[in-house]
Amino acid sequence: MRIELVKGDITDQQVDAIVNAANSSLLGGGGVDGAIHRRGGPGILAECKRIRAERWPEGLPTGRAVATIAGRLPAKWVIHTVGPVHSRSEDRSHLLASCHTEVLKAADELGAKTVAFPAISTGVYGYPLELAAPVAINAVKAAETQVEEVRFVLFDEAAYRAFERALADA
Ligand code: AR6
Repeated sequence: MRIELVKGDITDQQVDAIVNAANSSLLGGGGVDGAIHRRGGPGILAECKRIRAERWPEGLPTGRAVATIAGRLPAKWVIHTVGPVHSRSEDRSHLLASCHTEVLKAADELGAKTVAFPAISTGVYGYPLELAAPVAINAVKAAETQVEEVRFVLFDEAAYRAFERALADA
């Protein structure tokens, strides 16, 4: 599998699946989540509501992933995952790693060969980039998957540099 790093906006990516840094409600929010629903249109939220009602009435647990259509986005699917909120007193890196492996599992079920990830948990959820980047890179590298390209789409220079260092060290 190829791992690529790009600076940019996840909603611009022409890949089979883009990943949403969602919350358990699957009903939208700010950051990546807000951008995806805004640009993808109401079809994505409608499918999220159906998934909540049929499969996850209490919400999607942290570290899990589910796929929906991508509406008006250039991708074919959105894979929604819930990253951990960063905690200073508890190591939640296994949950962040799980987001990446569960997304790749969902991608395999869809037949998606190219997947674009944002830096999950590093915005509203407060995970330091220096901690999140190696967890994300190592989880993707270790995953057994048919996905051929994983693209990390980093919103700013600081995120890009953290992922570049993590990739060099992996
Ligand atoms: N494209 C790529 N990266 C982005 C974009 C974008 N359009 N917008 C922000 N980022 P966040 P989280 C970066 O907050 O920390 C939502 O309200 C951002 O700079 O989107 O997992 C959800 O509903 C940061 O580095 O996700 C949840 O409640 C990274 O993407 C909660 O936020 C992730 O930031 C999830 O928080």
